[in-house]
Amino acid sequence: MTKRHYWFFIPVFAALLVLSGCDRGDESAQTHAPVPISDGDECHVCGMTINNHPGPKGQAFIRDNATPFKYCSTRDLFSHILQPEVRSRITQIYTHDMGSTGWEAPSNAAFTDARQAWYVINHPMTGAMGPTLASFAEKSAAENFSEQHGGELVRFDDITLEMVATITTGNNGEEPVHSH
Ligand code: ZN
Ligand code: CU1
Repeated sequence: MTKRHYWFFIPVFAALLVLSGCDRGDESAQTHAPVPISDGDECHVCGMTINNHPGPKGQAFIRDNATPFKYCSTRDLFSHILQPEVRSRITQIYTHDMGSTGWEAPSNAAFTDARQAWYVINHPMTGAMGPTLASFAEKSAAENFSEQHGGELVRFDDITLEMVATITTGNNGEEPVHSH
């Protein structure tokens, strides 16, 4: 009488279907962990190969999309996500914590929540697109960076499209000092 045993599993199977259905219904509210930036990945804004360049990178998830936009630099990250029609659809945003990784080749293990991060602007360390925002998970690391390199601390909510378009390497437009 093995046939009877199959009936026993039907309610269990139905319950699993309901449960997985609930998971799908929550997709829009889902939080996505940062994904690795692979060697061939190109910047969503400028098309440059992201890993060919130094400095902090970014990634941003759009609602109902499991694949993030990736950016060569914090500069391109902000120039995209701060556009009003993009901003309203963004769920998670990540940037490199430069307090825990190197400037030349930031690690995929060092992504941090961009909304909680501290930023230093107008400092001489350049990213893929030139002047860029140095991003840090810890305020103390951002302060250490600005003491060492110059620049000003800002929070996520302070950053505007205009600020991103006008950041400098902190020398007020003068040529860098050369030693002869
Ligand atoms: Zn770019
Ligand atoms: Cu670029």
